[in-house]
Amino acid sequence: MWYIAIFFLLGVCAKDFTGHRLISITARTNADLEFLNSLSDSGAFEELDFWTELSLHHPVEIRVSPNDFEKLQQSLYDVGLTYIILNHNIQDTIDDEKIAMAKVPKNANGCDVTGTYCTFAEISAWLDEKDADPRVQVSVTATSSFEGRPIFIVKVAADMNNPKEAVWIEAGTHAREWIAVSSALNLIERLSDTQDTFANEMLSNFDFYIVPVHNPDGYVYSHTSNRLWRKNRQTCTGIGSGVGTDLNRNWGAGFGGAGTSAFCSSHTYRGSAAFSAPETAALRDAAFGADSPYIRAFFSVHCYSEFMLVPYGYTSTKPARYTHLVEVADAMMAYLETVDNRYYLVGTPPDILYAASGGAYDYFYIEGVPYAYTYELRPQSGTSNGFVISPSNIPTAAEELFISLWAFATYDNLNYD
Ligand code: 0X9
Ligand code: ZN
Repeated sequence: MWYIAIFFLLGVCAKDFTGHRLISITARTNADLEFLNSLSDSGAFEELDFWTELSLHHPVEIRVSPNDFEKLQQSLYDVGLTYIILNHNIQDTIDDEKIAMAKVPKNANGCDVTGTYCTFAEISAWLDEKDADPRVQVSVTATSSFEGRPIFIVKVAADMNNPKEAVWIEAGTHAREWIAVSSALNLIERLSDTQDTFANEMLSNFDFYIVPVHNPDGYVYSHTSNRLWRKNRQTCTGIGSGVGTDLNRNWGAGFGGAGTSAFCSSHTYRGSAAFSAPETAALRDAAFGADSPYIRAFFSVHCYSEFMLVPYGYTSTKPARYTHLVEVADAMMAYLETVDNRYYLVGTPPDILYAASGGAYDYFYIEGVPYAYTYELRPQSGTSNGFVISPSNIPTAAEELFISLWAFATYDNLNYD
């Protein structure tokens, strides 16, 4: 009975999204786009939560509180923009997700990472057991999260004594993107299976360094207090009040530029300086430390929208190896598509979305990592409930991530430096 009590207690304490709508707007012109961009920091609204990045010709999804809804309707009407309501009550969807999670039985090892979204404590316990596997070595970054939690680095390698080039994978930078965290955990599970021929091929070429929960404080908060929390939980020293830095705006790659905010209340608050967030600095130091192995590739795993983003995100200038980067991403997506017939658009954010500065993958690329990408996993925008996606999607999302990474790791020509 105690777990039912906790379930209800958390439900009572957590932020309530009753009456919050998810609306979808499609910008057809640059003027539409600029108008939507201006809404975020306009101060006219209590809180507009952009669930997807701004994008020309693709639906942009925004969570709107009941208080803001009428005002937003009027603003859109004034500029002639139309919208669709995808969800009239996001709290219902959150409740459904909770029920779906509660139905997944615990297995012998505690939380079943293949079937549900596990809590941070459950993930820590799971990793503790994984560490006993000869292919797996779990360590933590030298410094912890803002609230003092460990940031796990899970090395999966065929031979710990014979280091290979590294592929780094980071997930969970954005707290609410639970399917990204789950996909990274399933990647660890799959790669560590010595009977898996795909995994064996991948590990014969690279060592994998997987950071499944880059933002542990935010992840915990998204489980206990606010399902839709995105940032870390750091005290904010910017304009106005609010908590948290958007870790994917805090890297030293065009820091402070387009697509970032100086306002503490913003979901894209960039922090006071590049690497002002302990989680960002910790991952940089781990990946680029004096005795860290050469990094061939970096993948940042997010959701949602079904995109594979190529550098740069912060500028519309194309990187030198742009054509090759797209060619490799196309090959990866061809395999991803075989899993569930999902077509991921490949391109740079300024081309297919909107520029955003201070992102992790731009930093890795600028630092000389030849291959750097950002996944935006399922669902696609315009159709469903975005971040609040049933745990029944975990196996498919995980397979899509895994098989596309296999396509990368076994790609014929990855020798561009
Ligand atoms: O905004 C982000 O940080 C990522 N999208 S998300 O919806 N998961 O938050 C995209 C990062 C890459 N995009 C850009 N640099 N524009
Ligand atoms: Zn994200």
